[in-house]
Amino acid sequence: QAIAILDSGVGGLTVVKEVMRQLPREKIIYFGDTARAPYGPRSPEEVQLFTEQIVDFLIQFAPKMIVIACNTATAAALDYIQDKVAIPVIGVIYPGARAAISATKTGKVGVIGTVGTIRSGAYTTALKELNPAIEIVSEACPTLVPLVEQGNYEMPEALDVVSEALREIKQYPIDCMILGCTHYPFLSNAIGQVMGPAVKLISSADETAREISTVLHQKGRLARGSELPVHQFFCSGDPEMFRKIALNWLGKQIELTP
Ligand code: DGN
Repeated sequence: QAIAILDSGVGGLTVVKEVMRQLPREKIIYFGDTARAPYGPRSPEEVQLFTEQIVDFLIQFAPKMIVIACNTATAAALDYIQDKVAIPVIGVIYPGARAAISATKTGKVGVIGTVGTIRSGAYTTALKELNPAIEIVSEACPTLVPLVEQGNYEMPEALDVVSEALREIKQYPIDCMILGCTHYPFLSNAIGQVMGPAVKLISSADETAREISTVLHQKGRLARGSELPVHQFFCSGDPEMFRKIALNWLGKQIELTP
């Protein structure tokens, strides 16, 4: 049985890469809703509906768990989907929040994400629940996801876009910053360059892969086979762009059904 992973587009591939690295025996079924990305500017109701549609599609493959590898969709729909399906469903917000709490020394944490994620206040809620004394500065960065979806994250211009997007948050004395959108690890070099070495970047993708491992371990559902799994990818938009980004990011060809 596979782990089903979904995102509004290619962002969830950052979680896929970590799952492949940390849990190489696990089979992955991925859905990227590239035709309807970005989700960031959409209403929570619409994001919830899209997430539900994707879950209905993925559930046909009888996965052993579902990972909402999109912060915007996690903020809008995690509770709803958890109530709806009988298998474990995890999002990307709590894993990132937990990692930030253990990483910060000063108690001042930055969060960047889409408009939907930041507006939902989901990171503030999660961080405050874990440690009420934490100070949080957050900033929506709507220009970053299109840069990644269009495959332009390695262009020299990407640094200018990132630098402009982080102009405000850079003014604050934070010691770690959550990349609260699964697309942002594609830009972590540029983000690191702009924020400087004193700010530790927390990728919700890495933390989520760890959380997947914990959940499967607890349920006794970690894959045991000795054969390497064949992963399956689906996207709703341009398959060529998806294939190109997946090859570049994962370093291998994928089996993609448009
Ligand atoms: N990758 C998604 C996230 O983590 O929020 C959002 C991308 C988008 O559709 N704006």
